[in-house]
Order: sequence, then C-alpha cells, then structure tokens
Amino acid sequence: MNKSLSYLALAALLLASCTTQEAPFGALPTPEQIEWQDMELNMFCHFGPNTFTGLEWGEGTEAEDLFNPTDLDCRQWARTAKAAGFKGIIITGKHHDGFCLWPNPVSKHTVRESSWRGGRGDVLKELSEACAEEGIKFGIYISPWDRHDPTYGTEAYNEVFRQTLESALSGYGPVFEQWFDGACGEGPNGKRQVYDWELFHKEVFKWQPQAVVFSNIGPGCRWVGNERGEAGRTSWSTFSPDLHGALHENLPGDYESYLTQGDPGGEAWIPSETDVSIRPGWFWKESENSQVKSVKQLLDIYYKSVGRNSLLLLNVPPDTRGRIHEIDSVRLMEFRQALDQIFADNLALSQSREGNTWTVKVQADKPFNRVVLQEDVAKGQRISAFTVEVETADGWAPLAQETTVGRKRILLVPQTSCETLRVRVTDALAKPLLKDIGLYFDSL
Ligand code: FUL
Repeated sequence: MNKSLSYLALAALLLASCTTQEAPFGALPTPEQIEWQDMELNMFCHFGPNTFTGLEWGEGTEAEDLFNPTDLDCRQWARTAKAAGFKGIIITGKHHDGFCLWPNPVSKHTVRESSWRGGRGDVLKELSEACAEEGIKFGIYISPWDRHDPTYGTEAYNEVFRQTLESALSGYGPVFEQWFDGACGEGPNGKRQVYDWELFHKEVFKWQPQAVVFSNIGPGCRWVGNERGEAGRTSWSTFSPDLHGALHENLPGDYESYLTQGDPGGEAWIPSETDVSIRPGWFWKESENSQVKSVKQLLDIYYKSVGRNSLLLLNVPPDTRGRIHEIDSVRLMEFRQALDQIFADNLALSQSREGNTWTVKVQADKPFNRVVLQEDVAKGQRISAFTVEVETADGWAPLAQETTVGRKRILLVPQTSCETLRVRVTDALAKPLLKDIGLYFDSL
C-alpha cells in the first residue's frame, strides 16, 4: 500500500469508528423494525363479502356464496403495488364479519363453503405467490373481532382464534406484518371477548418470528390514532403501551394524541403506522369511483405520514372482479410519477457538522421548498427541537422550527434559493445524530 492510500485507509477507519462509537440511547428498534420503517409505503387491500354488499362492517350472517369475484387476479394487485413503489401488501384475511379468504379449518364460513371456484379458491395462496413472484412482501390482517363465530365472547374463542392464526401464518410463506385490528364488539351471543393477547402473540412468533405485529399499541408498530392519513408534527417512535392503556381507561380522548405523538420517554420502540384509504370507505364501492383521492391529496398524506416519521399503509381495495380498479391504478401511477419527479434532484451539495449544527452547501441557481432530514434511528430517536435557517445578506434567517425528526422528516417550507443552509438542533435527549439532509422542489 502506498503512503497516501494508507492515510486514506486510516482516515476511513477513524470516521467509521467515530460513528460506530456513539452509544445507543433509550429504546431501540429491532433490525426487523428498521427494515419495516424503510419500506415507507405499503398497500392495504380490504377485500371480502363487504366488497359485494357495499357494507363497511358485515353482519357475519352473509351467505358464503356472496363472495364471488368474477376475475380474481392477485398478480395484477402485486404488479400495480410494485409499479407504484409499494414494498408490501397486507390483505384482510378475515374482517369483522368472520369470513375467511382462505379455507381456515376451524371455520365454516370461508371460501371453501362458497361456490366461487367450486370451493377450491384461496386468496391468501394466490396473493402470497403473486407477491413472491413480484418481489414484494406479504402481510395479513386478521380481525380478532368476529361477528360470525358463535364462540365469540367465551374463553373457547381464544383457542379458535389461535388456530385461525396458525393456519393463516403457517401456510403461505413469510409474513412481514401481522395486522390486528382494534375494533371490538359483541358476538352473536351478545358477549364481548376478553382477548388472550399473550397466546395470540406467541402463535404469531411461533410461525413468523420476524413479523412486525401491528395493533393499536404494538408490539411491532402502533396505530397512528386517526384514519385521516396524518401522523403528528411531533412523532416519536418510542411509546409506553401500559401508559396508553391507562390513558384509554381514564382520560377518553387523550389516548389518541398519545398514539399520534408517541412518547420521548417511551419504554419501547413502537413506531406509528398511518393507515388510510384511497377512497372514502375501506371496501370497494362502485359509488365511490368518482371519489378516489387526487395526486395532491396523496402527496399531502405522504408528507404527513412518511414525512413525519411514520409508515404509510394506503388502502387500495380490489373491486367485485377481484382487480384493482383502473381509476385507482392510474392514480397510483400518477402518484409514483409525482414522487419520482419531486425527489429526483437533490439540491444539497455537501454537508458538515460543528457541534449540534449542520451546515449545507446548496445549489443556489435552483429553488427548493422541501427539506428532508433523517436521524440515525438505529441509535435511538434523540432530536426534540431544531431550527432550519438560511444565510442571507443580513445573517441567518429562520425557515422552519420543529420538534422531532426520526427516520424521515419532510418539511414544507416556502420556495427558497440560497447558497448555505443550516440545521441547528436546539434540544435533544442525547447527542443528536443526523444521517442526511436533502433539499428538493415540489412544483405540483
Ligand atoms: C378499523 C376497521 O373497523 C375498519 O373496517 C378497517 O378495517 C380499518 C383499517 O380498521 O378498525
């Protein structure tokens, strides 16, 4: 090795040790949670008897034959999701009506009892295979609330539900996310269920140890607290499920903002997931074909979810054919195009750090109106207040002042041109670690 090369190697080693030296702080993500947050965009597919009845919550008394997609094509779902840049699909294997989209052996209310494909159809099989072929991940929503199962509201139901999980999670390859819905009501016997969460979680991890488990309060990821597609301007990935439980019982209302904002002192890493539908309802309805969200609305949701340290789970419900309707799929392609266009050109040229301030050299001949910050969350979420300032002839002028950053924070700022910008972290739980700063222009 010549001399200059060995100096280079030494410098690289020193740099590497500087970043790896920094001790982690507070609750930390697992590697699966880091991978999950990096997915950014996933597709939710609500599909089942409600697709055919127009109901949002089926009664549980629907005839199995109602479920009759005329042209089911899960490959079209997977291809559409992939082309739109989604990294995974989560399907409602069982919604509140209890109907199972796979031949669940512990139920008599499934695709097997319908005349669709002579009772031999299996949506989980088709979708999991399609996802594997397209190289996107497969996840399952299974509603614990069941309006059909006669044992619902008795201890026996917990075992029925365990076996339901067993058959769904053992038969279709890797499941990246298990989605437990939070809705809960009385069963056909007029009783509410006391869920055995310990049993359910054990069953999930038995078959899918790597799965990120969604419920209102985790353990893998938490509900964002609303269905508007809006994470908090303050958005911590740390959270205390027990405290949330106490808020839920004692202070109706406040528990939703606790979900939205998370907790800087939270004992566990449970990042928020923002679930929202591209249409007014969760299930497809012909009458809502004219109400598919616009690209502008989808971008707004993107900025308020992915851009606020959350993951966007966008529901795109298949229609009665069993296909994603062309209005929705065209809209998704336009959304993708818009994102690609906005984030194609990073105007940040170089960045350097001094203390808790990052200085960015900017390509001055082009304006920007989006500032993208990324914290090194593998070491814990730390930043709790920061300002963004631009250098002017009269000194530093403020552009934005916010609280959290997290995995990704996108700030919508006025159209600006400058040569130098700086990010000053004014408050943090531990030494702040910014991974990246980007500057972009959204002309849409
Ligand atoms: C809610 C359910 O009641 C809705 O039907 C939908 O599945 C939504 C994602 O979660 O709790």
